[in-house]
Amino acid sequence: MTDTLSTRSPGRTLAIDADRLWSSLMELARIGAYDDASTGLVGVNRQSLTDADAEGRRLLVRWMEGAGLEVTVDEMGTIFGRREGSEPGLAPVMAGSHIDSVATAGAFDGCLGVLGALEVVRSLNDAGLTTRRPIVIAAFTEEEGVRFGTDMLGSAVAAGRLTLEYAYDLVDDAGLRFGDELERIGFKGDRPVRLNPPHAYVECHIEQGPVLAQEGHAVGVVTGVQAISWQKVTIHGRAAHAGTTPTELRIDAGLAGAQIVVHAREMVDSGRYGRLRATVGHVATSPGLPSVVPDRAELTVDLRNPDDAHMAAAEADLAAFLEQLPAGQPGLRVETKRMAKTHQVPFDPAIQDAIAAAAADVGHTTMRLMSGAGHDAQEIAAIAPTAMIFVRGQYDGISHNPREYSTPEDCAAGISVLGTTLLRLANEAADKPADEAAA
Ligand code: HGY
Ligand code: MN
Ligand code: MN
Repeated sequence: MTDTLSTRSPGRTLAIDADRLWSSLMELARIGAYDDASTGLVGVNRQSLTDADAEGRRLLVRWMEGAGLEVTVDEMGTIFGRREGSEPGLAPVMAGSHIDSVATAGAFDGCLGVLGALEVVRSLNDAGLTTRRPIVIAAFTEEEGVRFGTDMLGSAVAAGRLTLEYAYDLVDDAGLRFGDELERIGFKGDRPVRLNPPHAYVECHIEQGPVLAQEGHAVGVVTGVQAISWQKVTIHGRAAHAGTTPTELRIDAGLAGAQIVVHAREMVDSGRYGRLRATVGHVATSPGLPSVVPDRAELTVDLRNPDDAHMAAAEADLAAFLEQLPAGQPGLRVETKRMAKTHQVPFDPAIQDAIAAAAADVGHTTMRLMSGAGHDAQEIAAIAPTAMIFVRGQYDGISHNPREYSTPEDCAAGISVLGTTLLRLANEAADKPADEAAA
């Protein structure tokens, strides 16, 4: 659906400083920068709780303080910057995202939402505007989940879906524990992690897909997030000589791993599970030697589906396939471990409309679309009216790749929509239970 007319009476709009936004994005992207061999580009590797992440966090705190925000850090390391309103007792309007990245990132994933919210605050300061409600910026910890294995971790604990203890005990591939790493980088805060529901939460994020570019919109209004399922599969076989061991005597964990990869794609191609997407992002065999039949294989299986019933059916299919694998190779053992699981999450229609109206009032057509990626907004949606703004990506919206790119103009478009939306929401009168809780 294309929103071309403002669905609400035009109210104030907020002008933002596009150059300042862009230079903040480029400055943060220099932290964790690396030369990416496969693209020849400079990528970003700022995985959560690494030294690079810590450096990015410290820069963000300095910037927040420089913008006059009261900075707090919660027990999960999520960083909050609060701009006071004229009625401090009202529930705040919140905006944010994440600044941790995958290992092969670009400059925009998550960062646009955090630095865009900072740009809104800076622009409110420039305009000398005070909103009724406080405005709070949030940079959630471990949104990507690629280091400790569960995505949207900080926001899921803040919203109460996951516990602090679960998060603290997660370990990375080197066996380093989340809670210890948080302490090590100096971001284990004392702000209680359970978030009081904000009046509303709005997140601006790059689309990370091709739809807005195909449809000709710089900005999109996100209707919700599809379901996500992450599992780790470990296959135990038997190491044996590659030359002397007849096929019928082999217990080949590598073969079983490859069969899983092919089956995941066959599930997608079958059409039985609607718009299923399946990705085996991590495949490792051991001992990994040319003359030894692998005795162990480790895989991650990432399933995505906009429909919960199709997701459940796909997970059941995968479980049944794993169950029958040993029949083909007696002695094979298969273990699975749940890493992440979230259902399809719809966003609040009224917040969607507020975004669409703001976009129309600042001169941008929009369309409504579902998010293919997971976002912190899907967690905050459990406790507050929430929606997202998408910004068009170039090169088919490629992301989780250093080629990830949105133009300065499109980033500014998304953040000017964010600014106008936040300005209006932050001037809404007290009318929701969140205000009682905030008092
Ligand atoms: O995995 C995702 O969809 C997001 O990038 N965390
Ligand atoms: Mn993201
Ligand atoms: Mn991401």
